[in-house]
Amino acid sequence: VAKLYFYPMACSLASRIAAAEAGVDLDFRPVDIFGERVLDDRAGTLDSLSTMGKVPVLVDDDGEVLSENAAVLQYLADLNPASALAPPPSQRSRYDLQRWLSFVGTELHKGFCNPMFSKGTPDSVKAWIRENVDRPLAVVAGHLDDRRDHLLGETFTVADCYLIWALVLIGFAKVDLARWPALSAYVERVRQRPHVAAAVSLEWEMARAASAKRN
Ligand SMILES: N[C@@H](CCC(=O)N[C@@H](CS)C(=O)NCC(=O)O)C(=O)O
Repeated sequence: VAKLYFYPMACSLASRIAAAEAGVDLDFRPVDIFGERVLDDRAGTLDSLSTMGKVPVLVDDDGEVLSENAAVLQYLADLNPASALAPPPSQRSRYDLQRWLSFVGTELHKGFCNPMFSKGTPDSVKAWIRENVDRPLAVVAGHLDDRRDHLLGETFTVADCYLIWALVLIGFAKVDLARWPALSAYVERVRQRPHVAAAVSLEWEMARAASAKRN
């Protein structure tokens, strides 16, 4: 079984959702990204495992390492093509999937979630980030509108695994998603998926326990 290094409620939550939706068994290993960053088997640190030292990191049975959400999510989807979590590589819609993985990764994850939840971000920068998140959110809302249940239409894909994580965090940061009814309806709909609900509630509990331990 491949190992997936994660931190509760971090972006690696998208991989937990994807694995569950794909029916792929993974061995989830927590890494304290705010602490010692030591791997649980003491075989090194997150930084020795992957160049950027960030979760998610997937380590295959044969020791191959894969990092970066967009890559890990597509890898998990392709382990079970029947799950339809990613269109086949030969199809045009595979590029739509990559478009949305890239959009979430840059405009929402790096553009908002990461700096907003990083300790060192100055308040003036946070205010600027907050003002600027409306634009990508309006793009997603306009795309979903009332015509699409998911980013690629009828089918739930790994791009939705990544988007729902970002939207949950954006909600935690008290951005009012209700200004875009299509977005709040999407969050409600996707969070009702049993695998999404289970993954979010599991990691939320873990995050609470980790933060209680820190303080
Ligand atoms: N470009 C990376 C970013 C991953 C990332 O930002 N992970 C965060 C958690 S959401 C992390 O591990 N942060 C710890 C650190 O920066 O040391 C990807 O898409 O996988």
